[in-house]
Amino acid sequence: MTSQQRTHEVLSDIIDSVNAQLDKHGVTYDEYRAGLDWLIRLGHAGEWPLFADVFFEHTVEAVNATGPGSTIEGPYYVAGAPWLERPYVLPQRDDEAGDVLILSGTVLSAEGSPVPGAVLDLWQADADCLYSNVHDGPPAFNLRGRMTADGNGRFEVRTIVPPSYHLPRGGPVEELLNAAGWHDWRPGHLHFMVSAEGYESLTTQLYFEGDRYLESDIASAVKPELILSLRKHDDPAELSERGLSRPFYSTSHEFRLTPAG
Ligand code: MBD
Ligand code: FE
Repeated sequence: MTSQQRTHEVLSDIIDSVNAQLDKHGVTYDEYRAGLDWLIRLGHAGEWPLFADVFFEHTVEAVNATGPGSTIEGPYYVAGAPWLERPYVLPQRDDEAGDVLILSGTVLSAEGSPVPGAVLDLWQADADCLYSNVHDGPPAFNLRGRMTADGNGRFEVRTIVPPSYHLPRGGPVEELLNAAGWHDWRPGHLHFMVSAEGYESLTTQLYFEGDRYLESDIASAVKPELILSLRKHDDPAELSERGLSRPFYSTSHEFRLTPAG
């Protein structure tokens, strides 16, 4: 199939689907014009990536997933995050809000053998739901970093537990959600891009048990294998061993990479 045929087929179906819904719901001229006006404002506000990733990326991701354990990238990945040095601590402010999280894990191949030297690119929002290098507030590359797994495919990184996350407020996407009576929440999450020579790179997110939005993620991006349980550590000896002055949480995860093909 040529790319023109492909474009013709996909675009015809999308246009037909939209027309069928306009017909089915008897959409008025006022509604049509309000919708167009909203689309124009969506573009002016730069929120097309947010809108598309919240409502449609999950389908593209499902169509293209090569195995379990992946989910959507979302709108806020930024290339070029700082390379971290061991022991890995995600860049953060001295008074970064949130509970301390120690995440450990392994990068494995599909057959379960470790992938030494795999690269993990990790990014997350701060406790105010702001992403550095995207939203005003956090310093450059706050809560973003790259690290490598060791010779056994293992890694450990210290960061903060991400609380439940709401989408950016005050723009056209929020306006749409309000107009429809929908909430603007996602469960708290850590974003990852995991890569290694000879493997497909894996884009995914990790979530935490007990978050109230696991079942109602506005971006439809939660999968059961990505929900981790947190263990609380408050033994004073363990805290001082870690140089921490408050309780922390720990969890671990195995990332599985599929061979490049
Ligand atoms: C996010 O932080 C996000 O991860 C997704 C998928 C959509 C909007 C904001
Ligand atoms: Fe996110």
